Amino acid sequence: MSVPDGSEKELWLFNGQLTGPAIRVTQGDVVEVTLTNKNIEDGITIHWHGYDVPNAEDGVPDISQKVVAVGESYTYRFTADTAGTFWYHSHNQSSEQVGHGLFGSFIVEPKKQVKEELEIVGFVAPKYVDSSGALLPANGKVPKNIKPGTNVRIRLGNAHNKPQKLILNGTTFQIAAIDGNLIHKPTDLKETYLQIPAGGRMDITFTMPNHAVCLFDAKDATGGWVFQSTGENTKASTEIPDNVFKPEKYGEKKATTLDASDGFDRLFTMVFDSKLAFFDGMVHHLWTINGELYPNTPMLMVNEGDLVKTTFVNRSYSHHPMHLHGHKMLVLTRNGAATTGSPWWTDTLNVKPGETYEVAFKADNPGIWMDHCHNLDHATNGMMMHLQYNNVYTPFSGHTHE
Ligand SMILES: [Cu+2]
Repeated sequence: MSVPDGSEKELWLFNGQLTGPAIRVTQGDVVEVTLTNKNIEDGITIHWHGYDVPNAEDGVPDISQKVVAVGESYTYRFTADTAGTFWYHSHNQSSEQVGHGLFGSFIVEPKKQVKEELEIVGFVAPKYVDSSGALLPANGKVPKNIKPGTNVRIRLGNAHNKPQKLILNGTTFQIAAIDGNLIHKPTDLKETYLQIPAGGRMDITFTMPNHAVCLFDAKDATGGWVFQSTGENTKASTEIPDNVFKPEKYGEKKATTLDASDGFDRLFTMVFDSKLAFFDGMVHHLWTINGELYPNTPMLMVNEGDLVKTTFVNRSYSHHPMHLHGHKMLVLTRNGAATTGSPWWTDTLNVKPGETYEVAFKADNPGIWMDHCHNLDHATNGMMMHLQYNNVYTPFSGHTHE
């Protein structure tokens, strides 16, 4: 199949599509998806990234199910009670399988649409599909022309292993949501680039002006997507602005459902380092959590109802986009400073080299959940761990794949 850079590559796909079939439902719907494995030799699963499904639907091999082998089928079923921008991807040998194209968009529309919008959904391509920052449309098409005055929403995800620098030029814009979570009172941004973590999503909204607007990845010399307003071909600047979007200072403060006034029930610290070591018969850079590789990484044990605070400390020289399954994390501090903007809820938090974050979450979804780096190469080499509720066991025990 041909990929954005024009070359032919072997891709691994859901229903033969890149990206996989767009799954779009309305809040309150029951989602039922049957996965059939035709020819993915090592087996496959579906993980609903960012969606707090019941543990049995989480799609993690040997924790919540067995892998779906060639010729087998498995049905996922859950209620879509939260609106937002999510995605789904295989969670077996993720680095290979997501990297070759086994992913797609999962959009839950709110019950009441607040205003009419033209919606565009896209992903930064995963590593084996295209490593040059190409944007893949997730619902078939990207409009070339948009009428001035149109409200536009771009739901953008990052299927790559590294954080992506994305630029929207030609208009002021807002970030309406991060990882599917609404920003409270977002304000206008311009000449600001976005850094979307591997696995993360942002909803960008703007009103179409009467000239061209373009969205592109800083690595993509072709300039990504260009939207024309009046039928004439005009150019939007492909300059890369200096300012980075800072979620910790964006939007307005608001009370959250997470009340820490009585303190936390559990405190965990996760320190990331790197070391050179043998893994799979070769010397690799290995990324450790508290000095260990999976399965010796710490297990976060909680009781249902616990309020948990986790501190991430990155002493290594790589980015680590930390992804917690089944729960949303509220960012409390970044590098020691409290967040001052809208509550910043995330499921995939990019921790840069040298950075420290404190996040909090409520243990309100019993199960055994992965907590891992979404640079899937790092996860493959052991940068993963589990959040486990006391008295919860898995019937699928065995070696856990990422
Ligand atoms: Cu990592």
